[in-house]
Formats: sequence, C-alpha cells, structure tokens
Amino acid sequence: MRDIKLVEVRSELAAGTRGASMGIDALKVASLDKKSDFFTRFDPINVKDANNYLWRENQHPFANYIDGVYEVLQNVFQTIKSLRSQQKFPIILAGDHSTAAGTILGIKAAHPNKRLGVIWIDAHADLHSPYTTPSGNMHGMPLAICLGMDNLEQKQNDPLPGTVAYWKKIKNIGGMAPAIRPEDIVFIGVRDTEQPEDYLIERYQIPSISVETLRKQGVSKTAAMALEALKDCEQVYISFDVDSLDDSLSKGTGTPVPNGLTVEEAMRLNKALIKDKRVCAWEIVEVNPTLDTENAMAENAFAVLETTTHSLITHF
Ligand code: NNH
Ligand code: MN
Ligand code: MN
Ligand code: MN
Repeated sequence: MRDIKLVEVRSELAAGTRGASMGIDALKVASLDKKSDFFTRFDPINVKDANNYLWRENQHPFANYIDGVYEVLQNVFQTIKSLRSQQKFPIILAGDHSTAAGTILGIKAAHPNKRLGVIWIDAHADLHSPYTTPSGNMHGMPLAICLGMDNLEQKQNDPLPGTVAYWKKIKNIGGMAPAIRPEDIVFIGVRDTEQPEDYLIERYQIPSISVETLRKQGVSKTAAMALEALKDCEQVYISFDVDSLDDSLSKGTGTPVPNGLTVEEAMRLNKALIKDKRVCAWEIVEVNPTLDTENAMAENAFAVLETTTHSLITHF
C-alpha cells in the first residue's frame, strides 16, 4: 500500500505566459465534468505560492522573478522533505515546472544516502541556467538547479550580481548540492532544446528517448529502458510536463510543441513507470487553461493523472 499525499502548488512565476497557477483548478473542473471521485479521495496539502510578485517589477533579467521562485521552491522543498521523511508518496499538481527542483531537492534531503534518478517526460530538457536561458523563464531551469550546473562553457547572458546571488541560494536549498548526477536523468519526448542544452546532453550522454523511438519500440519497452538506465538509483522521481503531449491535442500549455505523445501513450507510459517500486514521487505540471479552448488540456492531463494514480494504488 502506498500512502499517497496530494500536493498542490499554484506556481506561476517561472512560466513565460500567465495562467499556469489555474492549471490545478482546471484539473478539478475536468474531474467534475467526468464525474470522477478522484478529488474526494485525497485531502491535499496547499503549498504557499508567491504570485504576488507578478504585481511588482521583475528585478532579474535572465531569471525572471527569481526572488519569488526561491520562496516557492523553499516551500515545496520543506513540504516534500517532510512527506518523504514520513514515507508518504507525494503526487504533486503544480503550475510552472520550476517546482520540480523543490521536489527533487526535498526527496534528496529526506534520504541523502539514496541515489536519486529522474525520469523527465517533457518536450523540453529544462537544463538552462541564467547564463544560458533564451527566455529568462525559470521553468526552463529546474534540472540545472538540481545538477548544480551553470554551463558557463555555453555562456550567452550576463546576469546581475543580485540574480547570481539568488541562483546560488536556489542551487543550495537543502544544503546538499548537487542532488542528482547527469547520468541519473532519462528524458522522454524531449524535442525542443537549445544549443546549450544539447551541449550538456551530449557531454554527459544523458539518455533521451524520442517520441519516434517510443512509437517504434512500444511503450512497455520504453518504460523498461528508462528504468534500466537508472538501475544504479535507489529511488526514482517522475516529472510529467503536459507539453510532452502533441500540440494538436490542445494549446493549453505555455509552450506547446508539435510531434508529441498521444494521451494514450502518456497514460500507458506513466502507468508502466509508476509500477517500479523505487518510484517515490510523481508530478504533473504546466496546464494553462487561459490558453485553451473548452479545457482540453486539463481533460487530457486529468486522464493521465487518474490513470497513473490508479495504477499506483492497484499495483501496491
Ligand atoms: N527552453 C525554453 C526556455 O528556457 C523553453 C522552456 N519551456 C518549458 N519547459 N516549458 O518545459 O525558455
Ligand atoms: Mn518542463
Ligand atoms: Mn516543457
Ligand atoms: Mn546509468
């Protein structure tokens, strides 16, 4: 039996378009429309956001609202560290993807001696730092935070000293940086990267399973491959960014990308992955209903959330 705890983080600051904080409530609307009892089964924890920063001027080019993002990541970190210390299984519903760094750092802090692997299902690699970001949006940075990597070899930007100070503080949340090693990441569905990210993927040989490969070899083999690549890890975290789905299904996410997964593929993939006993947390992010028509992305994402949770409950 897994002791599931639902965690809600209405994060928003690290995305480039507004509205991701409403993604969680859009998932709830989708569940009501489907007459699902999902949200009656869990008593969620609400992690405090810092969305009030949106009404201030951004002080940090190349790491937008990093002062507010730091606050949110601290809060996520504390929550996840505490849940993992009590052996609970967090299912995290978040707005922008920067929260994944708080989750990973929290998992690591609860069990510092257990090597942690990450399965990153996303159209993007989220390996940027303030020195390489093309947009300044920190949802493109969570893996660099956990790896403690600035990637100065590929430097494109000159962040302000105040920004650099916050970046150092963020990487050091929990005080045990780096929380993960590059060889302990597996990408699935990544298809929209920038040159500085390609450099890191190539340099550290980070496995990246394309949508095409997944389709060719099938979902079960793909899940097995991903888990096998993390065979030296004692715990595994799965991060599901809904922009891994194909952009023809819905435009309800900040950065939709063509040639992505079908909902069916995403459901089967997550369902298979979560059956590994080392998996200790699962996260779904980046639903933005303000960019959508008829809540299509939330409906797709809710199907993935419900199926994955069901697989977790029935398997253990
Ligand atoms: N790599 C781009 C950037 O840093 C896009 C990141 N957007 C995401 N990541 N949604 O998952 O701006
Ligand atoms: Mn992402
Ligand atoms: Mn993405
Ligand atoms: Mn390996």
